[in-house]
Amino acid sequence: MGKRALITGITGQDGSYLAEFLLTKGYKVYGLVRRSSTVNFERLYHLQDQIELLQGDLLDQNSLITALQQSEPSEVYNLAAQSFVPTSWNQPVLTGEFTALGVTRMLEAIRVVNPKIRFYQASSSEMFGMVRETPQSEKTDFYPRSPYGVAKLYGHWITVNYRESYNIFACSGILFNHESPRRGMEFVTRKVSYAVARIKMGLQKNLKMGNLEAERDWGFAGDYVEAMWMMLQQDKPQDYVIATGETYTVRHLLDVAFSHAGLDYRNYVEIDPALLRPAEVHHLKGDYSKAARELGWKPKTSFEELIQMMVDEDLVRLGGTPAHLGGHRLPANAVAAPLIMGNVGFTEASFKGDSNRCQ
Ligand code: NDP
Ligand code: GDR
Repeated sequence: MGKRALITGITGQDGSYLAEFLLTKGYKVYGLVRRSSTVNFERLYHLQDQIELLQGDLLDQNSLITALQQSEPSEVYNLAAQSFVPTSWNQPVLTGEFTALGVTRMLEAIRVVNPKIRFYQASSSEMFGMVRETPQSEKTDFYPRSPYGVAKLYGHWITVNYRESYNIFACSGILFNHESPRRGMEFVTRKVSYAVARIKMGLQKNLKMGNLEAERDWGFAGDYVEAMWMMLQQDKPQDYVIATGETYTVRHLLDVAFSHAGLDYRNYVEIDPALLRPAEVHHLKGDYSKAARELGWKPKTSFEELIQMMVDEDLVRLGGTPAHLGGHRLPANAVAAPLIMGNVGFTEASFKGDSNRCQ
């Protein structure tokens, strides 16, 4: 049997890039998807004939066991989580159920079904929170600042614990912020790139923002999923920081994104105190030297390239041209792309009622 992987969170940003990457490596790719009343496979439309989707939920232990029995993977990538930090203050208990206990449920499923499965846990730089040192490495102490960060820290340590207790090949990837044109709309990079595109095309007048002085180490999601795979190909399971080593303020992000469309952000951005967080992570900067040394990994996409790519793709999605061609709106009959990755392809009818499989 060739290599097989099960990805939880396959409908999310990273899930879609990881599925693409594993397909290029010859894997049979399975994805765990939870039931919803509307279909949300937008990021997977182009892969629909190449992957297999299984119904399951991190809240439901039995569905995870069944998914492992059906897919028989050699590798599991646990990307599913409630991943938006502000929501974790509104729904702290649910965030803990998905983002913390969900990891234990998946590890338990592996222990029961096949402890030889290699496991990747999507850990986060949010675990560093109120940073104890800069840059942050695998040796830096943790100090999470949100219910999300606390839940991720639990997920990290339970991964380490199953490695040490049961000898499971379990790795925790401590990934710093990574973005792409497929990023969810609520995260700051995509919120900005989409707003820039709308403002450029005359569809929006201003943009409400929170803390402009927060600093992040932003990379490209397409580069980061390769590191996830590399971790599971090593001889020994270990934890790795994945980052760019460069950090910028949200204000600089605004400058790069608006400038790319020939606009000055100061004419459009308003501060909305409601968007400030109860406790902020002010500064993140990752030290990825262990990953560089042991995995041979390094980031390939610069911050400017990333943000410009996101602005250009949002311009095109809205029916315009990329910024270097003016960002102008095209005539309606020239617009082929569906707006914001329309809801096409998979349908709920593709779920077999009597089975866990979605084909
Ligand atoms: P997204 O928010 O884009 O995707 C999250 C995924 O998790 C979605 O597919 C979602 O499914 C799924 N999911 C949520 N709850 C459940 C559940 N109960 N059962 C099954 N699936 C569920 O996140 P990203 O792709 O950006 O991130 C992937 C992972 O990496 C997350 O764990 C995130 O916390 C972590 N991470 C992300 C970083 C980043 O900068 N992107 C940095 C560090 C860590 P649905 O479509 O149904 O909502
Ligand atoms: P983050 O990402 O919380 O770092 O978590 P996000 O893009 O939401 O925020 C980054 C920084 O920007 C500041 N900010 C705003 N953020 C949002 N969303 N909207 C705004 O209007 C705004 N204005 C300023 C925030 O205060 C923050 O400092 C992401 C998620 O992907 C997590 O799942 C992941 O674990 C971490 O990155 C690493």
